[in-house]
Amino acid sequence: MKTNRKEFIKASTLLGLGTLTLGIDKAFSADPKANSAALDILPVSGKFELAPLPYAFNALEPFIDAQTMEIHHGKHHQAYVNKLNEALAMEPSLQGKSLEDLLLNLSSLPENVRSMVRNHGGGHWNHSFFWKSLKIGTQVGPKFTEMANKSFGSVAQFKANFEKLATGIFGSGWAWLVLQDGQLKIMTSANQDNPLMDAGKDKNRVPKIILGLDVWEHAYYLKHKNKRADYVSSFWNVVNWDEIEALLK
Ligand code: MN3
Repeated sequence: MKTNRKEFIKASTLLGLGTLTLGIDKAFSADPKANSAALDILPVSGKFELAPLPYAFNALEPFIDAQTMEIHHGKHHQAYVNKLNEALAMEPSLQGKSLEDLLLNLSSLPENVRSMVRNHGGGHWNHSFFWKSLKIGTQVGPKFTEMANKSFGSVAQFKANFEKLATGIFGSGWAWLVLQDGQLKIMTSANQDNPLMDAGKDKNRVPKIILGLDVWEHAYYLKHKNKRADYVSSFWNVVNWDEIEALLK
């Protein structure tokens, strides 16, 4: 269970070192969208914006409470957007780049803004994706079932593996389901990192993110207190399986 995380970190580190010799323009001109992830976000008039939640704050009750959603979206997500914009205002060369471009080529960004883009750009992307992944009442679809059988043995085994990894993340982070090399894989990341970061160097292996779960305490503490495992196991009630089917097609 630690292997995925270690491999991800190791891969990120290696890719990061590899990008040090590339200039920003060269990195960006390498068509980072050739193997695009599921979501790209463009600035509007030079600034990233917080999109409204695509449903009401109470739409995920009783599994995720309205107050948590309101604070999580309106305060936490808004803060990531604001701080990402502060970082980009310091670095005109990055104006107009899509968020996905920035994350795929993270190690090529100017050092003075790199960690801010990593933390707050990551936060913006991760939450924007997360909101779209949530809906009550959808059912596991045929494409996902077929791929989960192939990659994990069964849908139930996928869920068990995902829960174990998500619950075991030390501190704040995310658990991810990605499609890479024709296989579904579970990855974890610390803080607001995600599997797109520095993945632009190997365009044929850019992971397509299929599902993400925020395991920061702010995502569950009001309802579940310190019991992250309860939050993780109840997550399946709000996974938007229709979205997953669409992403796999
Ligand atoms: Mn969060």
